[in-house]
Amino acid sequence: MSAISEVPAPRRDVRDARGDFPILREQVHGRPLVYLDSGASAQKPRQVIDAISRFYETGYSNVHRGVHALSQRATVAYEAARAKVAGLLNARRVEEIVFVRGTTEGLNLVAQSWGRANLGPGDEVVVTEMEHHSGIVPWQLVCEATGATLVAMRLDARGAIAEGEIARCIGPKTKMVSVIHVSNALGTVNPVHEIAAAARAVGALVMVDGAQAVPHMAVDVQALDCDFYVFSGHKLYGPTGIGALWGRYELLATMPPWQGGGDMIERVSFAGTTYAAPPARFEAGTPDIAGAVGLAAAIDYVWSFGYEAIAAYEHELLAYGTEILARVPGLRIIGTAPGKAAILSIHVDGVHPHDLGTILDMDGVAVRVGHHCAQPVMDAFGVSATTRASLAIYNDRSDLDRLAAALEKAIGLLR
Ligand code: 7TS
Repeated sequence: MSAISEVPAPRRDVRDARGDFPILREQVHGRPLVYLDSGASAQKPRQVIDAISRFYETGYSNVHRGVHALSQRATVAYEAARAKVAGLLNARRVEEIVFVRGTTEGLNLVAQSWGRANLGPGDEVVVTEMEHHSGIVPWQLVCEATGATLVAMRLDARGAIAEGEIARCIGPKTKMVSVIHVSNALGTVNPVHEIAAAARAVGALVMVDGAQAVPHMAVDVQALDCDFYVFSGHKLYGPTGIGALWGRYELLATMPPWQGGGDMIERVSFAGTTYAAPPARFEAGTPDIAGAVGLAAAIDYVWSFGYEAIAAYEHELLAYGTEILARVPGLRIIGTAPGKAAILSIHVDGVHPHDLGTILDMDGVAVRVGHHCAQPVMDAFGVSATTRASLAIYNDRSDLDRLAAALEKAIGLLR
């Protein structure tokens, strides 16, 4: 195993990021592209694209199997990526990092492996009303299979967990608390440490969905005091098809495999099979090797600016966007929790978000419209969908000016 990667000192100005993204020079419907859909997936910088090409051209082979030089080279690169992710999350051990397809797969892994082994009738799994569907449905499936019950903490009018809900929902029956770190529909940043303390007090575990957190803020799983943390590479400027699950080693070591196949065993025979130690136990089959290499390049890329600068830049941008959108007549922002991150979810009375999104697209402005895989959030706010602008390091004030102008024009046409 490689040693956990150290976080290097920042060496670049985040204001220079935009030039690293070739796709941002594209025109859409004859207009320069304004990309405000990074919450769905972030664009890729040259550094990540090149790292993946370089790996396929000079270092590619299958991992963990061959004695030949290329297989060893690929294995070194794959395991170095694991060490990089361990550094990103401040894991205690590199072996605590399991490569998965993304956030969705990580949540399903814990629900199926830990959940099936540990949940039963009378037990409760606590989530929030602001979970992405991937933080709800895997738990519903395992609750149906085991007889456990799913409980949801309610939201207040700002889109934060309502006062008293943590104490109301987390109690002696709670076995798992699974919460979104940053809401993809609202931008709310949840008080994970406080939730973890409440869970600890009743002996429950805590799983955190970090899909919308790792692109925007430094994450330290030891400081959060959680048990599992998961994210997707593609929202962090990395490739699709790769993500990582962090789990406390002692917990991973007690969990049964959830998929069987090559690479996850110790010894296979028809008399019985024994399983490899984590993380291999949870990585059956050939993994997304180039994806892991691309994810490592994405982490290096983000570290080249440093999270402090990224968070400061994006907060300034969010404040600017909030201010100019407030001047657009008829528009309301959904999700106003203090300290929120990177998301502007917009509601316009009497205008359907799909019409709004289509007109914005004709202006070259890419936003996401719909329920954002968070239908309970839409229910809590009494809307069917929102128009969502989500920010990344390559956005600037001119993008938000274009958004506001396009929205004003579209609302004028549609009302
Ligand atoms: N959790 C959160 C908080 C998310 O925002 C998403 C994707 C997921 C989980 C699922 O991630 P995946 O990589 O496994 O698909 N969110 C969005 C979104 O907001 N718009 O498109 C996808």
